[in-house]
Amino acid sequence: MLRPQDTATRERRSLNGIWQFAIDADGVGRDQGWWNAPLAGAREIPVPASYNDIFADARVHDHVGDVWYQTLVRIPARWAGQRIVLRFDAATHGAIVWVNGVRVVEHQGGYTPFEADVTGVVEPGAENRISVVVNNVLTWQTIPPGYVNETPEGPRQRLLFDFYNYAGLNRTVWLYTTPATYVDDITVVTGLNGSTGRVSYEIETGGDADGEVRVELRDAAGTQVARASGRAGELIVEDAHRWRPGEGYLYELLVEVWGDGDAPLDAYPLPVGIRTVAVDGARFLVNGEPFYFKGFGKHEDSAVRGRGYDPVFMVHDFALLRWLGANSFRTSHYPYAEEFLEYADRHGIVVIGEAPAVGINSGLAAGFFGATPFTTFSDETLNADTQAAHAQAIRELIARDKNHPCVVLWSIANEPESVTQASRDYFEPLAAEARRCDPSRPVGFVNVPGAAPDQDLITDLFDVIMLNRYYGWYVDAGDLAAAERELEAELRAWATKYHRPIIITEYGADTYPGLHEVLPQPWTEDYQVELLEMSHRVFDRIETVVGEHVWNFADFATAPGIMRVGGNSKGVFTRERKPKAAAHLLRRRWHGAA
Ligand code: BDP
Repeated sequence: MLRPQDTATRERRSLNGIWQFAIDADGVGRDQGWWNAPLAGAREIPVPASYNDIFADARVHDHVGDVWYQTLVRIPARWAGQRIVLRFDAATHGAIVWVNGVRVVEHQGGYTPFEADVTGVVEPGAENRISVVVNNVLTWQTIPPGYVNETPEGPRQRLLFDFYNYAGLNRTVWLYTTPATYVDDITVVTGLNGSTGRVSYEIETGGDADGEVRVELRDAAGTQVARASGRAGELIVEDAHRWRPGEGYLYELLVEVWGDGDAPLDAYPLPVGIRTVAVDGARFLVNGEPFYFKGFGKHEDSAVRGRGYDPVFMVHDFALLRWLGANSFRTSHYPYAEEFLEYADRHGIVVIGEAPAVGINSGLAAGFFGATPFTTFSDETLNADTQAAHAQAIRELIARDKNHPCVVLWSIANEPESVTQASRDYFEPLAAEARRCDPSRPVGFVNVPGAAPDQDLITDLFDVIMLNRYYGWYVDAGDLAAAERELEAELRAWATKYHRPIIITEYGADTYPGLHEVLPQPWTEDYQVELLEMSHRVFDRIETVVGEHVWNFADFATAPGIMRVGGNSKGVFTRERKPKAAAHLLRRRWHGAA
């Protein structure tokens, strides 16, 4: 799915800014047709942002159900005759959109884009009303799953994961034009043969004319290095300048559709990084060279804006990653705004792209989140419809991110149940679906603490082993000697059973900033440092460990609970991005490491 761009033939307009907003406390807006008129009693709200923390109002913060967004937009008269598309980079978790009273699109899934061709519905030169109902409810059949309890005080959303359920229009809303005949999608896969690069491409066009497709590859200086025509083909680049970790060198693939005229009907430039990824035995290879992941599991999370996209925090976080010597991160636990991937492409940061599938685990839910005990996979809980929604989430993730060189690995779920035959039945087709959508990248899932190699039943379906392990925290809290022995024993068991790369996708400790003790006590900064040091000693002794992602980059908001003080405090930075002592430890290790 192509991102809106200004090109020689296209124009885009961000609709970010102040919109009208109303809570649908009684759930009547869909029946009463709230899209037909200005929203009654609306307040003003910034877009993009999660709505939860904006108003200091519990009725908004804790609302379960529909909220409504509305804006008026004047469309330039010169857009008449163009194809006009309305696009939401995300609406969390489900949305229906009306334009001038006409329903134009519906989407479920809070972290991937969707769009509608609104050419026949909008009036160029005039004001047009856009109304959106956004629903934040998670059920057994959504990804991520959840469930709602009806209580005397109203509906209560129960979460099966450890982050606040921020909702709303969290990312940019666009109107953009294309010509009537247009480039609809591009798929690029790159290869290397010695110093020769290979760019295979496939183009889909839309509209009625059978235009001729021409492609041209330019290097970063703008010099043409290859060209071809046709909807699919391969471009050869002698002495290719590789995209590699630490150097985000990008070519540009200019795709054009031509008719009979002397100018292209449509033109769309796509950044392309020439690189390869592969798993070879227990090594993870980028451009044929072993790669060691240093970095974090993150969240899209900051004060007030919640999960709203914010370029200030984004660029600052990347600057802090660089300051630390980190080379990678995982988009735990959902696809992030595409701006993150574009930035990572340009700067050579490696990304593990994760589907929004978290909470697929009754053991964890009942034990940790206080859920009423349930069977993970059953007709009443996660069933075939959930699996279909999960497959759709994987397809949408890969459709959006397939062309980003920074993405080297897909994670199709975080900490699901993986020790039952039912979990195998659930995941086998999903792993296959991810491979069908993208044969060019390895596929994995993130294994939950406790699902040891002698219990797990699904790891053989995947290419890498990703482990979240909390020895020294949820296990052996305060006893780092026992933690070191047990962590090492488990990693050796994995390395003995599978000759596969192991990436530690989570390890860490909740840490209250400013708390110190002479003897390392949980929650102190000193303990976080010692737990990380202990973990690193173990990782360095196990040859097949090819990566370490600390949980978490920064403190983040969660639902209230007795396990959490003002949210999850496992950040190496506070939520405001002040370093804890562990940041300095990581900085020494990651800048020093080969
Ligand atoms: C893991 C989850 C992560 C949690 C973390 C924790 O993957 O989302 O925030 O543990 O407990 O279970 O801090």
